[in-house]
Amino acid sequence: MEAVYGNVKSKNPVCQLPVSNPPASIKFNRRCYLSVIIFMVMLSVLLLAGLIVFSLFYVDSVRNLSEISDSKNNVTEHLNAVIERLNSSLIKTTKKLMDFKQGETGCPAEWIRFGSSCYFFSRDSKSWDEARNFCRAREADLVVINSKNEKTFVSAFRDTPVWIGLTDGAVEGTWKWVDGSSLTLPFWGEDQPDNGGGISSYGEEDCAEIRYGFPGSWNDVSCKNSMKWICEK
Ligand SMILES: [Ca+2]
Ligand SMILES: [Ca+2]
Ligand SMILES: [Ca+2]
Repeated sequence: MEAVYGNVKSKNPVCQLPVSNPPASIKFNRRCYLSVIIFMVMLSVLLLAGLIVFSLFYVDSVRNLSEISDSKNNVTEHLNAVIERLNSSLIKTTKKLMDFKQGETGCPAEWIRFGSSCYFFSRDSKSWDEARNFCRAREADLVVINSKNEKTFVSAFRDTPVWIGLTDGAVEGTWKWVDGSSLTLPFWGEDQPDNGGGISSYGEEDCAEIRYGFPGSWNDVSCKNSMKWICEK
């Protein structure tokens, strides 16, 4: 073991004592250790300086990250506030637009203005009486066609047969509008009204429809048929 230790010491000398001149070797040895100490001190100073610089950089980085995080939170809060204001503004504008639209036409939503009346075109199908009840529940009635322009208007919107407010249910052959007025401007299709034309399967035909396939022309059919309708008020 001593042999090994002796070999290590001789191979890696730091400050070696020359045995030939002991006073000179003591002087050399002091300078050598002084150099080593100075070197170690300088190394320590450099390490300390590096540590200080690194610490300052680290603190600065942490502060910057903190500031970035704060900025991000502020931007997020600001964006949320802007989005909330825009949503509120959009809701108000939409409501104003709807109010304006309704105020402009004077008709409820889903009703269409033409002339001095409002019209509702159904999507469902009902019998003539059920359709009329639907209209009356909305302070309206089945459409009364008073002019050629009105006939053109209501006919232009339909691609299926629809009920109109015309019936001869009270007196066969005497057609009356639902407002009690007589029919003075008829638009019957060819050979209509025929009250079923004597064909029993058609039944009694006491209610009027705008025919499908004959734009604008009317036909009398059984009031029990189910079809779309037009309200007017
Ligand atoms: Ca009318
Ligand atoms: Ca009839
Ligand atoms: Ca008929």
